[in-house]
Amino acid sequence: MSKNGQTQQFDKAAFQAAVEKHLTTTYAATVENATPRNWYMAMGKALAEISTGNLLATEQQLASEKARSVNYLSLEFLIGRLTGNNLISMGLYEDVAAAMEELGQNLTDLLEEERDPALGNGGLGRLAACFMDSLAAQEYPAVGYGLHYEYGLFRQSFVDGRQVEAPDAWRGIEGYPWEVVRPELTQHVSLYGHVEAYVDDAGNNCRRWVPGMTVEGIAWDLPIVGYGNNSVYPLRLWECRSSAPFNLSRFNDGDYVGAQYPALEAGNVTKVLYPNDNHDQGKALRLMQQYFHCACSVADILRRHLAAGNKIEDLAALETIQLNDTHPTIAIPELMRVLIDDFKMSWDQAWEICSHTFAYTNHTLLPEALETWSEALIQQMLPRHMEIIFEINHRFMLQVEKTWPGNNEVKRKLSIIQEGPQRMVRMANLCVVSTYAVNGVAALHSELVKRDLFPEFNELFPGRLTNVTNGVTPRRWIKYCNPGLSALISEKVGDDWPAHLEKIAGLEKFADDEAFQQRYMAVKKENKQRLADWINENMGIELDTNAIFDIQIKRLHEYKRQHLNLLHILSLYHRLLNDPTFDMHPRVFIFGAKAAPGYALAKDIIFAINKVAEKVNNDERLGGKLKVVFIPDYRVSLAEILFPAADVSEQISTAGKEASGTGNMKFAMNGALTIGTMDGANVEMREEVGDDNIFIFGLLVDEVQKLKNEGYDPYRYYHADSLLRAALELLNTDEFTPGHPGQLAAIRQNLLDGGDPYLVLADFADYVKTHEEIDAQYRDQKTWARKAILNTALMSKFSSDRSIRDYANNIWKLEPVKR
Ligand code: H53
Repeated sequence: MSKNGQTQQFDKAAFQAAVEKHLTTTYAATVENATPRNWYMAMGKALAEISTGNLLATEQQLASEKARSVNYLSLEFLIGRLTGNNLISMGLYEDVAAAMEELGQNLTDLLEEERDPALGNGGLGRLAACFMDSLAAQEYPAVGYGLHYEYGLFRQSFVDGRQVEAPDAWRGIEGYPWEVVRPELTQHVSLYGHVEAYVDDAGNNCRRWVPGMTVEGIAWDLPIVGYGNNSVYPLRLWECRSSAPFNLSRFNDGDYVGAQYPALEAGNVTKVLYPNDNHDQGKALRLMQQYFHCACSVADILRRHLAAGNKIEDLAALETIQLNDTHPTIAIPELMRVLIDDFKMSWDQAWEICSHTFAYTNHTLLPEALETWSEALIQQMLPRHMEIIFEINHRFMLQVEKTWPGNNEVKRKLSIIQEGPQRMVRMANLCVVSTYAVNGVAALHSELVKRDLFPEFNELFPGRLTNVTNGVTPRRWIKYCNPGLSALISEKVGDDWPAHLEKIAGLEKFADDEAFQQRYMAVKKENKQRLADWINENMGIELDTNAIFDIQIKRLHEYKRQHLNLLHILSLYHRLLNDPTFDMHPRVFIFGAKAAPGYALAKDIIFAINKVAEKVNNDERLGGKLKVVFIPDYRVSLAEILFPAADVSEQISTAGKEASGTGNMKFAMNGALTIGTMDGANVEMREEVGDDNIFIFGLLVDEVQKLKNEGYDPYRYYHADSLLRAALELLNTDEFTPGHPGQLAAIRQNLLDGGDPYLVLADFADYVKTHEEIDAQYRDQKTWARKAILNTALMSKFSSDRSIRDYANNIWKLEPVKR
């Protein structure tokens, strides 16, 4: 590896020629009239030539070495912009900046032309993107499998404070420069129809699926470029198109089949990403997306395996398939079907392979997020798969009977089929029964999976349930997004920390060094200024960078408790106006969050924060002490400006509800201090940085459960706490919605008469008190700087490189393959 992590010679003249060639031949522009977007596209294409070459070479090497690899199946990959990050991974950032400068173009400006590929909703999709980055950086052979949505997560704007959604055509008209279509990898996917019995040539009784229709899966590859090496792995995204109509004419002669078709156009299948995070909606088209994704991916895994000259019997030895949540669960019966119906294996042979190939990551305990599909729907769309699921369950129930003879209660609980007026298939149960490993995503979460969600499974399959704590890639989330901090770190610990985050611990010894503290805080100030400039330019709000920047950015969900943050803001507003003795350091509260379009209360919370912001930001009486900013259309590229600019990170979910969180890690790496509950990965972050360097508040998991069991009464807190009462009552007036009293009352209503399901009121007082502590400590800048430095220094555990090594060593049994 040469300078800047560069792994191969950069031929500037050839690169410039390639850019100009794409400018003219691909985008029909001339050097004279090209727009910045033309230049960005042409540059992207020229760079993709390099990465595609390496992708093919990596593919070939792995096939010829018969390397064991992981297949990461996820319905979401929230990759964010690729160009800047790939330049860093290729070690070409400076060279390309210089080459483009000679062509009269500024690289930083060109990078702003890229739209975010928003092929995910939130934490789960972003985690998949960080994991791909870490697999490539450490050269663990991998393929990511996802969907090529035509429209990513909706774009959000605010109209009179209310969220409005617009479609996100992320590829634009010209297509995305980094993607390459692979027509030779096209798959055919069947749907609907029926199952028939037949006797094969050897006289065996067999069953086969007679599909009602077929669609085509087109593969698009995005390059996942390994940092500082020459490995490039594919993120393979499937696009659904309609097949030639031969199936229709072949199976359509009896009207009984035709009658089963819903009005379906194949193109609809991958049209749009479902915009729900942590919520199961149960729509038929979503099931179709899931099956389409799994059928294409399983077929491609088998194709690669066989094309490399391997035997089908050796599948589990050479391939492992990681299911990112239950969304790709249908891959399990799909592989069973292919092995039994197409490869003519016995059930036992097929099961032996399947149950040693799949592993499953659980990302949530929230009941509304645990997927179930109606048996009737699966039966109609995937009749052979429903048969296979029944058979898996039947054999599993025999096993349960052996362990707990005559215990119908435990059978009802563990069964893959949930009885009731509408029988449902529990996808998580199917996963636990059919995989060789099940992991939660943070230590606390994994304990709760064992203790509360799957205690009997844990007894039945000892050792199957484990933990892999989440992580984030330090390339994007420090090096790329925070160049000032990166330079400072490199100066102190050397420049190989992005690939070896353990090295960052070397900063610890500078935590008390005053000169270093000042430089560290100067970087923070610059990052705050960069954010303030963005906000001023895009929203017309002026901010003082001496204020505390207090940021909560994540999906909007009651359990994440943006409304607790809001109540705190209202309490400050109330005190500033009513208590002459009250003093506070100026504070800017910044939010970024999308609400699922059908989630009414979440949208009400957005509206309320926007309305409070309007009032507060223009209220002279507050003397500039309080500002509130809700940044519209929060996305990865904005996150890259927000994380480095934070002083305070809000991680305030009800204990037991946030499986891990990953934004919490990004904030802390970039030197924000966390105010958080004992939830998700906050618990492990506290272990790493120590109690003095994090602000923990609120009820613990067991206290939450105890309070609920005793019968939680929000009014108790309301009557006991006058500040809380004042904050809540503000929501009932027209203080923030002049002339329209009650427009914000739904939140108050939910917290009081709605029972406050996430215990906002119970945690309010401690939250306010902890914020007072933050206010006091911020005034002592040296102590604050020390704590911030220690947060950066002590976050190495939360590199996704470590997460991936945990998966590779403890679950996948995977070795790196160097190029
Ligand atoms: O997954 C993140 C966690 C986070 C959790 C999130 C998540 C989704 O974004 C969507 C569905 C789901 O079941 C879980 O809420 O706590 O950090 C990655 O593991």
